[in-house]
Amino acid sequence: MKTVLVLNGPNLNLLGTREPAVYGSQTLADVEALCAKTCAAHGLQLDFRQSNHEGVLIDAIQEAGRAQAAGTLVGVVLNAGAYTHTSVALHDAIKGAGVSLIELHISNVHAREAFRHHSYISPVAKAVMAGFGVKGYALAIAGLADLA
Ligand code: CA2
Repeated sequence: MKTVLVLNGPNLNLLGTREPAVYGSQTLADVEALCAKTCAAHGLQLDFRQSNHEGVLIDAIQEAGRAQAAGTLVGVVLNAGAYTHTSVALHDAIKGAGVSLIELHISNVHAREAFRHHSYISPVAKAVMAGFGVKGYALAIAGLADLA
């Protein structure tokens, strides 16, 4: 059974505790349960992680690249949080790892502040998902499953 890595960046551990108008009221544990259910429905195994640290996210992407090359991983769903808009290091890591990656945002970043309109992830992502709320995680996993 192949794995999908769902990787969450800074502050996403706070999901469901603040800003419900933007991010909804579901917690990160709820998102993990949704991802687990979606993976099971597609015969995939889930690896679900969150980190507030850029280097930890980079290590996870490098690890995912090795796993995909070994044939054990289908790809990555990445919500890089605010690092989306700042991190050349994440861009380089994704490009270097050669991993199939879906960029995900809970909110429609293009309908928000101008500083959220630019992404360092989009040019190295296979697809971009934004604005579907946390349901976007399930849609992104279904998209990756199609590649499996
Ligand atoms: O819409 C998304 O998923 C974002 O990636 C979320 C990031 C934001 O910086 C991006 O521009 C768009 C923020 C994640 C922080 O989430 C919080 C949730 C609840 C309370 C505080 C922060």
